[in-house]
Amino acid sequence: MTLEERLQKWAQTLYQKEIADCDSQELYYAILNVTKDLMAEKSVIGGEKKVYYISAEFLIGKLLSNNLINLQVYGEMEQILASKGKSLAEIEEAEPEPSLGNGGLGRLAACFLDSIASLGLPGDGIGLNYHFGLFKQVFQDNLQTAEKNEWIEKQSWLTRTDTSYTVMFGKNKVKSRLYDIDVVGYEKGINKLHLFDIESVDESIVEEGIDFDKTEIAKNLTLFLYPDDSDEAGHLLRIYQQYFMVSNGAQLILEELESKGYDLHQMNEHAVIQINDTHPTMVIPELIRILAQDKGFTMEEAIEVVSKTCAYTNHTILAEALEKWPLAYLEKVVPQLVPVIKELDKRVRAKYTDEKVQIIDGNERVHMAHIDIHYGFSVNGVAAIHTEILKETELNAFYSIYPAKFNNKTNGITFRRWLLSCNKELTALLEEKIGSGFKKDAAQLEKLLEYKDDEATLDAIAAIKREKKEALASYIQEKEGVELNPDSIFDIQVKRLHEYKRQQMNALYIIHKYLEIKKGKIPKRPITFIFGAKAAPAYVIAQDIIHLILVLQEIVNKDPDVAPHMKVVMVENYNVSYAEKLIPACDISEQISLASKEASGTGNMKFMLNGAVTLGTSDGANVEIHELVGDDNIYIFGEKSDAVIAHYANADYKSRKYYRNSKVIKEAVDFIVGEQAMAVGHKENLERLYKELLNKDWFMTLLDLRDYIKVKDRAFKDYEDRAKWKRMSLVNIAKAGFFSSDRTIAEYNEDIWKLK
Ligand code: 26V
Repeated sequence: MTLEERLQKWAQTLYQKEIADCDSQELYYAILNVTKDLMAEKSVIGGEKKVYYISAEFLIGKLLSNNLINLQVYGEMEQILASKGKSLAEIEEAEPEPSLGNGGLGRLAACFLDSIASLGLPGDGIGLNYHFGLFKQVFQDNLQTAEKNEWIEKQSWLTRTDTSYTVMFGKNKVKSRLYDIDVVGYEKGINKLHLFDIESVDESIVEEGIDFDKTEIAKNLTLFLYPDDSDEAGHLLRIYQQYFMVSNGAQLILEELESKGYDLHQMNEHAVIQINDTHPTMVIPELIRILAQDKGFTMEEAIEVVSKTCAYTNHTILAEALEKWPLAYLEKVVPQLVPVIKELDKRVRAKYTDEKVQIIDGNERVHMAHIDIHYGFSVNGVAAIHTEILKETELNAFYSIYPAKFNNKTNGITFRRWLLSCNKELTALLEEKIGSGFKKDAAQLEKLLEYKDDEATLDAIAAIKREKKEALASYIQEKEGVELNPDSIFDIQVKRLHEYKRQQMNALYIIHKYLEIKKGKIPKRPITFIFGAKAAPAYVIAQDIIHLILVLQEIVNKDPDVAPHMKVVMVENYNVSYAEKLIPACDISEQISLASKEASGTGNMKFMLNGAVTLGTSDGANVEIHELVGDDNIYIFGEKSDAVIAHYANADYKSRKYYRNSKVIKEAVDFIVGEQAMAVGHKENLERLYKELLNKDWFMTLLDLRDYIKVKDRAFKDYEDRAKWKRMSLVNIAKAGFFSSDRTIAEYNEDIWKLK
């Protein structure tokens, strides 16, 4: 059957209509079914050994466009629809976006699944099927509010399977149900994303916003991703979710191995489990428990084979993000794991006296990462500088014991989504200039360097940027009701809201610029400052920072003296689909975390690939971007990580000193509680943020503010040298090949998984 016949068939079956008579919504469902059929006809990727990527988050985004691209039928589908007067791009808007992740960690897992399949490697994801995902962000009165994000429809990418397991929480039993999503590789076969759900889930218990009874585990377990965990019930729910995920994962993995006839004593030869941050750590004691209790293994044998099967990835050095569960909580939720964890702790104590490497600390808290490091065979960081900090500082005591376990795997992004799908115009231009080899071998993007001084190519890239800025401007006009000037410089910071990422520093720059314009210092070209960020509902200061940005948006955009020269917009409910529109339209990519704190960042790579120039600190993967593009094609500012680490060690950073010593800083900070801001915003939020900056500023915003202003102004000035800027843009695209997640996954396979 031709593709058109398939589409006709589904339009008929579902709606008894011709393609031309269907609306976008109907066509979305018809194409969804066509695509699922095509994937069902593909063979499942096989092999002697398989990786299981277990993760609490898979931020997969919409799947229609990417699946069509990977199946090699996007162009054909687009043509069929065009011939009936329909636009595929419009139809894509009808797909609901699942929000099964917070940010970079979850999006990385999704990029990895794409690359694993695209390299033809056998590898499945294991996670949870959160019905309402992460919350949907709604702005009201310049404040963030949270609503549930309903994404599961009657027809969706999820396929209900016959697989169901029993999961025990002590003596309480729940039944699971497995849903699968097919992951199709680029011109390759199929892997699976396994998402477990609870049979007894009850969506009706959600009250106002995202509130629900946190104690009704049999009903709420898979409703939300990391709901508010500021209280004990929230923490307990997280442990319930984590154990539910790993118990199902362990049962699935063991069942697969046994069904293939493998001896579980050699499970490490047929399976490798990549533990994505500490959220799935309980898979280690759970597997040991099952092998020792049900499969006739001695404790010794069980520990040995599990340790040879599990590998751990660390994604942060922030102490507050490293999970340490009170033993009492684990006793309450999963008493059956406690003896195993105590045994693992006992064995560590018998070998090492250093308190820093114990699993259970003096306060009876279980350090989840310590389980992974002692009882896994590999520990990796996610960018060169991050891995070095782990080895030299945060995990130094472990590095001394197990130097060979530590390795770096610099993050990557899938170019199928972040170039081929979101920037078809640039993809076509690249194909015309350097051939299509870069689609499978990203390193070939370097060929573009030959065109570094070719005016026609430079202009063509700039014209695409301009087109993307226009498209974004009209989208933002429609969604946010803010009018943007596509001739202005688009300066974009989109990422989770966190103090260490320092959106507040960007906001202080905006205040500074606003005050300058008020004084008559007009920028050569208008500037548009764009933000997108969700803040955890319980993270008070993060909410205050959103409030400040929204207040600035109102003040700046409504000020007739200023609005022609600068605009501020914080887009509502920033998500993967929004990113796909924002990133291709960006001129300046803001990557301004406090050096040492951003493990890698992956947005930085997406912006670079789409021809934006980075304005950033020497942090995470920015360091590697800097090395690749050289000093002339990036704007680096601020203190380096060793200086920052020294400030923490000596406890000698005092933000007030910076405030007192600089008129510019003082003016900007004072504006937060000045008359104008107070007139638009809320006293409580603004005062709290002001005090935080002056009295604590734990992530050292004021430390780098002056240098930030200086370097950012230089970038805006350089933008006027259009020839120079266009060349910078080209060099960034050409050097982005290293950040393909295909490269990252090839390294995981070579050094850790050894699948082929
Ligand atoms: C989590 C939390 C939760 C509690 C409050 C504070 C806090 C701070 C940070 C985190 C991050 C947890 C791990 C994580 O998401 N890491 C991100 O992983 C990305 C993929 O490796 C990486 O690019 C980002 O730099 C890193 O922040």
